[in-house]
Amino acid sequence: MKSAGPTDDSGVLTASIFAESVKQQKNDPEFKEAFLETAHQFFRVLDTNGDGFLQADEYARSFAQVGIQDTSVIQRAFQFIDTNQDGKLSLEEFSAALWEYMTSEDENSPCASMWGPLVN
Ligand SMILES: [Ca+2]
Ligand SMILES: [Ca+2]
Repeated sequence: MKSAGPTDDSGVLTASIFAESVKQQKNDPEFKEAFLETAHQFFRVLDTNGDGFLQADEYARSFAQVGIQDTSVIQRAFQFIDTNQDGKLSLEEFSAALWEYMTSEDENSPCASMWGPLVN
């Protein structure tokens, strides 16, 4: 497994900065399009083996980068996002969860714990 480099850090940072503007512009269709583009970039950063899906270990690395080591939290989030339960996250599943995470006002939503500390 490759160690986390500067590229990975900037991927997480991008999502963090982006989160604030998403909350302000989430009803703008053009903004949603821009969001999906950013989600795609973030996805590619995490997809270290380049197969077009996020495996559990690739997804777990995004948690490690924000300091979450609790594997039960990671597993729960992964299973929630993996809506077709094939054991990997597609771009569609990832984008939908990221959108929910960034726009949800509900702290009890399962998506709110996707990367909890990121936007607190
Ligand atoms: Ca992958
Ligand atoms: Ca899946």
